[in-house]
Amino acid sequence: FAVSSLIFAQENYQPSKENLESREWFQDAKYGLFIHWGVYSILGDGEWVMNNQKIPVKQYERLPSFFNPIDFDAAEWVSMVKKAGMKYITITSKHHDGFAMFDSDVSEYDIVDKTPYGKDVIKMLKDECDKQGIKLFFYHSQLDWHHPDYFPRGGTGSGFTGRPQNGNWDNYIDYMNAQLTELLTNYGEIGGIWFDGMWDKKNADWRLAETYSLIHELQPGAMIGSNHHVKPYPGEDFQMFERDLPGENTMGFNQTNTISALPLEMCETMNGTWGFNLQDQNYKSVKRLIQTMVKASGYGANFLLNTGPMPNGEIQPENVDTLIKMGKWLEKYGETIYETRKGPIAPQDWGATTIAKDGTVYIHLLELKDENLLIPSLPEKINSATYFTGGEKVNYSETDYGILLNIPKEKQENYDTILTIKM
Ligand code: JFZ
Repeated sequence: FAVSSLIFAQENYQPSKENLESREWFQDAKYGLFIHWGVYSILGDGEWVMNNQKIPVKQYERLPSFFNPIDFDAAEWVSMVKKAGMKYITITSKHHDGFAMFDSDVSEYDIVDKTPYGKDVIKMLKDECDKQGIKLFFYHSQLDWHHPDYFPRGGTGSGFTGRPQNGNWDNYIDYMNAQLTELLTNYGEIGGIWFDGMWDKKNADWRLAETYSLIHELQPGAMIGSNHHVKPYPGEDFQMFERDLPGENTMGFNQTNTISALPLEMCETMNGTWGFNLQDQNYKSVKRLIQTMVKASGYGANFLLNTGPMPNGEIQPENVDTLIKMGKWLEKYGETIYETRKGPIAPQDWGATTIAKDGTVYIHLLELKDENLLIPSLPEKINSATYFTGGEKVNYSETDYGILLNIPKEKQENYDTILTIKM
């Protein structure tokens, strides 16, 4: 019943003019900051700590009284985002622990009512985003380990939370829709809603049709995406890939290799968890992250790179360092990423291609084993091929088998050797 009611009501979803404009903006933007920040950050053990350490609701409810991010400076966060070359932020308005990081009137379980800090950080961040020209999206968890009506039982967090055995599921969905209404009316224009957690109860009636039309009615330009790891449902405006390039499934999450015609986004962590982790120093290198971003661009997908700010409100210095380095790279090479679409040659082991609005093709050589490389032919004959850096002519020949490139060692760059192709 859940699925058929959804299809019935959403099948004919026609994105509004504003929504189509948002989709274009989104695809041009290419790069955003994902922020997982909540009362879980205090424990420094990732955002799943309530589930992983089996903390009952009653005990977890003490955490908000310790949340006092006195060093939080929204202006500093947003300036950093700009220096990093990012165009938008997606922040957790509520994660699986159910705690609202915004001022909610339908619950007391929120940052204003329950923490010594007492301020609406989402509002502070939104005001600063507006000032500095950054779009703000909300990650909102459908899964809720705190709400008593998150029922029927089963799924994650069931055995230990101390919640009642029975509940009114519709009551929970009403509550979620009421919070979404707050997020879409009290904070001005929002980039969109990034859902997550439906996978926890595959057979529940999520009343998606209702939730999605509510969002589109309140803000026609707001884009809906969901981390459900299956083909997009009607009513969604972009497709999400968690920690994998579109079509790949190295993490074992993605249950579809369908790449839809919707705008795409790939999200990735800097270390192993999304929320602040005190012990995990396993940071990905700048090289690896830049190359992932380039490959994502080669699929036409945005790159949403995560940081888990500390409980004091500061972004981990290691993360800032990486983000600023990536921003420096983008200052120089951003023309080959921003406002491009997927190029004529799909991403390969050696790299990816992007295409600018004027038809210029960029060949991104990420992995050069030696000086010669054969790549597939382009749809048209090459008019000119030059190095993006320096502008010298590239040595190449167009053969029946593809394009034979000769890239001398001294022309090869650290992360990405980029060729500018006019056809
Ligand atoms: C989800 C969240 O659980 C996680 O905390 C984080 O917010 C991330 C962006 O999204 O991650 C998932 C969701 C589903 C699965 C795995 C990770 N799954 O179904 O295996």
